[in-house]
Amino acid sequence: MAHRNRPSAGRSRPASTRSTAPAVTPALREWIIAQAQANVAAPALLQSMQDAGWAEDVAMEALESTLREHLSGVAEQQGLPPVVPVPEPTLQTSPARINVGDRQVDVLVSLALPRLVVFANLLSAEECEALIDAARPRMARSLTVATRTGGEEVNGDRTSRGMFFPRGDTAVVRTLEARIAKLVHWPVENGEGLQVLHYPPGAEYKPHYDYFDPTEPGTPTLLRRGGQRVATLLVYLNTPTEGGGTTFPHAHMEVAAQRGNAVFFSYERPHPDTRTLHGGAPVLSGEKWIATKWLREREFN
Ligand code: PD2
Ligand code: ZN
Repeated sequence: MAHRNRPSAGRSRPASTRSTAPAVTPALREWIIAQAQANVAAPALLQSMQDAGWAEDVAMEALESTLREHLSGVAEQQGLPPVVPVPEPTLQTSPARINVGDRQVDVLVSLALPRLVVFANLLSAEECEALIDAARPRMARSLTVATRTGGEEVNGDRTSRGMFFPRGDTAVVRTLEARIAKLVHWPVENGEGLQVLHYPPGAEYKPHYDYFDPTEPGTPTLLRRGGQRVATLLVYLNTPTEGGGTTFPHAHMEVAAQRGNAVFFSYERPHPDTRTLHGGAPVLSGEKWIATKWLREREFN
């Protein structure tokens, strides 16, 4: 039975007392990993440690750090790229709304794997229109990254038209960039220029990952400007009549394109285990306008 031989807290102390975390002894580390491998769920593990005299916050910290360290060791042995810090909204208390300085943004959905959050009201209808109006005269056939060279190319998987606003290009671009930075706690400087895409009926963007594939020869060139992409925020600038949602095949889900709403997803390593495969479903009727913000590990210049 996986719960036997509970770990002692080392020294006895009332469970309610906050204190700095004691070092995780090799025996405790072994016990935590064995329990996790026996599929004991985290809350049960935490309870076992509390029953043995551990304060909840200290037990939680010991559990998290031990499992994180163990998993990163396992990942490395399997040849997986290391995990890096990623942008993340503050959702610990499951707030209905988040203040982004000049606006309240609604939280609609939060998913752990893929790490994904759907927001409403990131932009007003007027701000969406202003972005479309500024982008419209600058649209050209969308390019995708040429993975072999690190350059760009026309690709049949992407039948939209698009353009890029350099960072801070217009007032509404600056407003959106500042909101995103506050929303996911990531510096404006780590963002690529804002991309606006237009999909007429029939246009789509076939499923893909947004990170740069480490096995492709063009990737080192792409990484010179700010490192890997670590998160994407797609903002819907209008509401297509039918079709045009963003699909996440590994999560068996589709986010509906609704004007002013946004879907955020992050990928802590450039690997399919993040389950961030996603695509733009074909627009069936009406049209679709979207703004994409890709966030890098470091400053993007
Ligand atoms: O337009 C979309 O829904 C979409 C889907 C997948 C956009 C992107 N990817 C992108 O811009 O990366
Ligand atoms: Zn994408």
